[in-house]
Order: sequence, then C-alpha cells, then structure tokens
Amino acid sequence: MNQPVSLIGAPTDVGAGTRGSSMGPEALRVANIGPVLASHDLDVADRGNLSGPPNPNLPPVDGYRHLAEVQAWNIAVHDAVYAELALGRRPILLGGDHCLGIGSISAVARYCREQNRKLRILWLDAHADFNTQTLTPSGNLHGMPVACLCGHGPKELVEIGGHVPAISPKWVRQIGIRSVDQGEKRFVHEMDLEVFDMRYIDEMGMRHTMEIALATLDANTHLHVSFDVDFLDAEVAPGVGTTVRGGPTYREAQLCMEMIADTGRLGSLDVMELNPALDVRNKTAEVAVDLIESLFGKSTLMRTRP
Ligand SMILES: [Mn+2]
Repeated sequence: MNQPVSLIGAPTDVGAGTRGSSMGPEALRVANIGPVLASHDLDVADRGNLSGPPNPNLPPVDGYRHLAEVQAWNIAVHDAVYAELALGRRPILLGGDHCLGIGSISAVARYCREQNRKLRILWLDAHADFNTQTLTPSGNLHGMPVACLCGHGPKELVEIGGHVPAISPKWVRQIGIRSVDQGEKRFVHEMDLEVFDMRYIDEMGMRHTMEIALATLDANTHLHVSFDVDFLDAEVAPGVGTTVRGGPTYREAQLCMEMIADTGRLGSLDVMELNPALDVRNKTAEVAVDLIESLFGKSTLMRTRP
C-alpha cells in the first residue's frame, strides 16, 4: 500500500493580483481529484477547506498587499500540512494562490528538521516567485514565497516555521521559469538558486532537465513539489491569473511528472493558482488532475520500467 494522502483546501486569493484562485480547491474536486487518486491504490482523505480572512482588495502598504491576511492563511496552512505529516500522511495542498507555499513548505521543512531528513523542493512555475518588498512591482505576495522561505521577507511570514530561514536556496530546483522581473533576476543569481528556465528545457529537453533536478536524491530525502498551474503553457492551461506563453507542453509536463513519480520519493505537494473564473469548462482543473495522477503513478510506459 502506498503512503496515504490528505487533501487540504485553502480557498483564498489574498496573495494574488487577479481574483479567483479562491475557487481552485472546489474546481479540483469537481475534476475528481479524490477518486482519481484513490484509483491508484491510495488511501485518500479529504480534510475539507481551511478558513481565513476574506480578500480586502486593497493597495500595497510598505510594499506588501494584504500582509495580515496572507499571514493568517499561511499559519492555517502550516498547521494543517504539519498535522498530516505528523500522522505519516502526504499532504496535498489545494490552492489558493502561491503565497500559501510559505505555510506549506515551512511545515514540510520543520517536519524534515525534526525527522533528520533532507529536503528537495521542485518549484514548477513560470515565475521565480523571488520578489521582495523593494523589488516587487505589484506588492502581491504570491510573487514572493521562495524569497520568504529563504529568509527574505517580512518577519510575519519568514518566521512562520519557527526557524529562519525555513529553507536553504540549495534545496530548491525551479523548473519552467520564463517570466522574471529585472531586480528579481539579479536576486535569484545572488542567492544562487538553481533554475531550469524554458530556454534550458528547449535546449536540453525535459528528460535531461528532470534527471539533473532529481539527481542526488537518496532514501532519506523528502521530495516536495510546488506545482503552480501557470507552469504549463497557456494553451494547455488557460485557467490561471498569470498565464505566460511558451511553457511546457502537455507531453513535456507529463514526462516531468512521471519522472518525479519514478523516484518514489514524493512526500508532499502544492497545487496552486488554478483560477476557475478564467477557465474554460474546467479544462485546466482537469489537466491539473490528470498531471497529478501522473505524479502518483499513472504511467504511459508500455515497456517494462527502466
Ligand atoms: Mn508561482
């Protein structure tokens, strides 16, 4: 029997510029995420939705929009994700915007620290999400979670996991990146983040990219995947607030997910930024569920596994 999984809905868009990702968890359920995972010999528990403050839709204050609301939601996410890990289950966070990666990944990092496990984070996204107060053009906190996790951000967010910084940039592999602000790009270089941008994927292929991103995992490594749906090409996944053309095709994304599944190390997952208000007949939710199914063992392999 595979390690059981728990679905945690976090219906909020307080960290985003465009509203609607608050409806993401329900759209993923409508696309049958629970039964689809259960069909792969998985014990799936749906914990329902977390609750938190509404979106006040206000301009930035000191470079941040909705800092108090983002903090409240991330604390709720942190506690829920940590509770599932402590039960020996694999949390799947249904976002919600990507600011919630702070709560989710700080919980995973805390659990790994306590268990003496190594952590590898795959950040699948069109964006580096490495903005700060001074670099951000918008103040939207969904553009800052990786920086916050690495200790660069407001103390209300960087201290959520009880350890600052929550993670080391060395644990992160970013894949699919193709839209980064100028100052943000400098900061990514400064912090020496390992980025597999679209140019790299085009030149080297998804297979090579994933081989490098997954290299040196061992039996004591917890693998966390933070899947921003805007990772996918906008043609495949129109239902996100920040679509960027030129992303991975369906087949590239499928290979990416299958290679992650092949490691047998997936310990937790975020599915973020799905925005049903911008979707077409829930097709982006269905594509997301299909790719998540690949992450948990659906394989296109006919020949025996290499
Ligand atoms: Mn993101």
